[in-house]
Amino acid sequence: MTVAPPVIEKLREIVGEQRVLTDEVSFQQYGVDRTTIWQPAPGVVVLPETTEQVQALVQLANAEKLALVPSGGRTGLSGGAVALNGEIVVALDRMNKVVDFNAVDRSVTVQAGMITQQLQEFAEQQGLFYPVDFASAGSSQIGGNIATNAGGIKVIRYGMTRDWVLGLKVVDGNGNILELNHGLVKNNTGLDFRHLFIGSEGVLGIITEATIGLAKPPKELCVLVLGVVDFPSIIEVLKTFNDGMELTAFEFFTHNGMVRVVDHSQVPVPFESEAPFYALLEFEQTSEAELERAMELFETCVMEGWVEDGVISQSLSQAENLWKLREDMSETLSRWKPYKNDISVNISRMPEFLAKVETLAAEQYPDFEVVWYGHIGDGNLHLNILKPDELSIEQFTERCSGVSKQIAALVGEFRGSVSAEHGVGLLKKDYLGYSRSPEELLLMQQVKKAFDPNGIMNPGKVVDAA
Ligand code: 2HG
Ligand code: ZN
Repeated sequence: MTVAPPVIEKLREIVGEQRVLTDEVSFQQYGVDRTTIWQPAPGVVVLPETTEQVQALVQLANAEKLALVPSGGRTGLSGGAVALNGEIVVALDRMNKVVDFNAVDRSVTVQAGMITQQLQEFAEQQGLFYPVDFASAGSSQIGGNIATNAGGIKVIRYGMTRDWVLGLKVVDGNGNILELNHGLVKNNTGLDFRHLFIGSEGVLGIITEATIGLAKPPKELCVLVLGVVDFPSIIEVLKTFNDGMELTAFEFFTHNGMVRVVDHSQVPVPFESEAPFYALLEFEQTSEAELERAMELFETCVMEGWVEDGVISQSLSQAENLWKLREDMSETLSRWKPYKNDISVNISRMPEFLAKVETLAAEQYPDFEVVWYGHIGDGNLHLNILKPDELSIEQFTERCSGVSKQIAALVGEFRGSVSAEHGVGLLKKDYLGYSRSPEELLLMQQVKKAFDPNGIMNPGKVVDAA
């Protein structure tokens, strides 16, 4: 579907000649996220620089009944930023400035297109810390993080993106500019629309600015990688360390994933002996006492027979290399175009749930290689099924989505989430009913209708308009 020339002309008037892209290379670049299932087919890409320009774009889309797809760093894994039907892609890349910093409030207001890592670096320059972190921090944008309520590797200690958003400026689907919560810590004045926009995946409007709370930086961080004998033991190790000390991260990955990362990222194996599973723990070392405590807990885990071997970082570079074993997993595996599951259950139900998913995966994917990893400390599991070279992406997706339905049904039985942190987008839309009730889904549609009566905002994603 192409966008009519008079509309292209109006778009040029709004954002400027240079900021309207109509070539195929731009469509491929801006019209898709990190999913590999869909072929992007936007009608045009625009790169606004101000909230007022975004507002004018939304007004034009309403007048012309054209759909908009907001596009951040395009690092999503659920198809939330994929443009399939001639939509206007609104890429926030040029809205990447710091608007304001307040040392007393310990907050920074940034435009939505700011790269996560730049925000982290800005906080560091102020002697502060932005704690939400994940492997794609070098390309993801803060607006996209908010629109998907990004999680990552420090959730166990610092929470999700939602916990750091003090205020938002958005353009809703009606074309109104809304300033939500004004950076306030306390504000009990009725419904908090800020929280509706966090995790809304662009279906209510476009986030253009965010006020973000910053923390005090942690002291020296120590990383521990343990070789764990089986799934149930990972949970025992988690419980032992969680009860015994304050952790900043608790992640896990399987051996078949680890060897691929070692090869891809040229990092050393953590230790010579081989284990089926590895747990990666991180803690803040304010004194020798934490180190001693960690060693005691490690010994308990060995004595109990849960852990076979382990290593503790002795330097920053060793800590970084150990982190790479986990953080480089997604990028390493992308070569196998994996089918991804991003599921969660209550941590207390994790052992029982893991046993069932493991059996299901073994029964349903006997011929596929499955790599397990994730934020086990948050009850969040990433299951990556690697595509065999001989299958086409269509054949592979078809086989995996059948099994995914069974996994989603299992998640539903455990009252878990079919999308713990990657969002719903296109990929999980059909499974939403396993985590949310029909009443909730209807309310979601009605909320969508209130903010986006003409259904122009990221249509087809998450939930359809009522
Ligand atoms: C991670 O935890 C990311 O590394 C990506 O959420 C997970 O690629 C995945 O499945
Ligand atoms: Zn993750």
